[in-house]
Amino acid sequence: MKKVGIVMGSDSDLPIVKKATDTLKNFGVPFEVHVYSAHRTPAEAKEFAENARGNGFGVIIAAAGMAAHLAGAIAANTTLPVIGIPCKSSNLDGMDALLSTVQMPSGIPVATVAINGAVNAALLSCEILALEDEELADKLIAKRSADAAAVLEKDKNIINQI
Ligand code: RP5
Repeated sequence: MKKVGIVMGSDSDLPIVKKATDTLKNFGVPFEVHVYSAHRTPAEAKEFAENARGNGFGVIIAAAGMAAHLAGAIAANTTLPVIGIPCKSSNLDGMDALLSTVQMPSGIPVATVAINGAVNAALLSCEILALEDEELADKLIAKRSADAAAVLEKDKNIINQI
């Protein structure tokens, strides 16, 4: 199976990114994690993106906060699908990162998830890899069923909390 590449702009993003790595582990999807910044280490971020396809990656998750250019900078240097996680920082509640990540000009797409939406970034990665992996597709279906069952269980019990 192809790997998911996870890049974060700073190790201060790790508490958010950890939710993505936990999710990928649950699905048995291989991944690699790096700290490369679009601003502080632009050369390393570029090199990673340029070589990602050849290095066995099928999709890249890029997580960054503040003026979050990382996902766009990665996407500029690869045609692999890039998923951006806008990370909430202490100011502006993550709106800065959301707009910086989501408002990509035509030609260089970044699939942006919600602010701190690391679980969905991982699930979307799995869905992309599952295009060519039946076993992974079955795991995604099983998770949807389990999630639905959990909601229906809550529906049964909600009356007891009122
Ligand atoms: C961004 O700036 C990083 O992705 C992080 O979210 C934010 C703050 O970085 P640090 O100052 O904590 O290293 O580039």
